[in-house]
Amino acid sequence: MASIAVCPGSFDPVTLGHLDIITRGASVFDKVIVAVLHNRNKQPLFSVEERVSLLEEVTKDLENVKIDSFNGLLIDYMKENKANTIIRGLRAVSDFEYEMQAASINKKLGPEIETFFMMTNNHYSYLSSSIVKEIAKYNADVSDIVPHVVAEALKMKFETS
Ligand code: COD
Repeated sequence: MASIAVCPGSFDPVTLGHLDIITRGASVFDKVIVAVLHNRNKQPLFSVEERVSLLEEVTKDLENVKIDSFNGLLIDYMKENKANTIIRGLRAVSDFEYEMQAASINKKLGPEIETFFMMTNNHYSYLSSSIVKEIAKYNADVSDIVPHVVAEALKMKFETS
């Protein structure tokens, strides 16, 4: 049976930390679906369509990676796509509590589905989309922490806002 993993997240926007996890995941599983959540509780900087399009651009050379978006429960999305593993990245101890809760509730909702954790690359252990947006807003250079197209998209977003 093919191993299908889902790497879910907000990706608002995708950073080199995300891309590292996606690339490494793609070398472990037959297929990786990067799934962008339509999150009604958060006010994102980039629309879902923009986030999907940036992810498509930065993963275009990874043949077994597909980009999608989803609503509702992750476990329902996993089942609809016959996916058996959730990929999550871990940066610091501060990630652990949320990740343990999420993995536990997902295990309760879908006992057949596993969560697979990957430690962050040391270069990106401090990196999050929030930090990127915070510093890009003040025109700081983000070219070594996000892909080039994302740096350009951030520049346009803040120039026009
Ligand atoms: N290094 C390594 N990994 C990283 C880095 C980095 N620098 N930055 C981010 N990551 C990892 C994160 O740990 C995460 O695994 C992934 O990349 C995506 O990160 P984010 O921040 O874009 O996405 P999140 O954490 O906001 O995504 C949360 C979900 C959308 C997965 C979650 O809210 C969800 O599943 N919602 C659907 C409703 C549901 O099913 N809820 C029950 C389970 S919580």
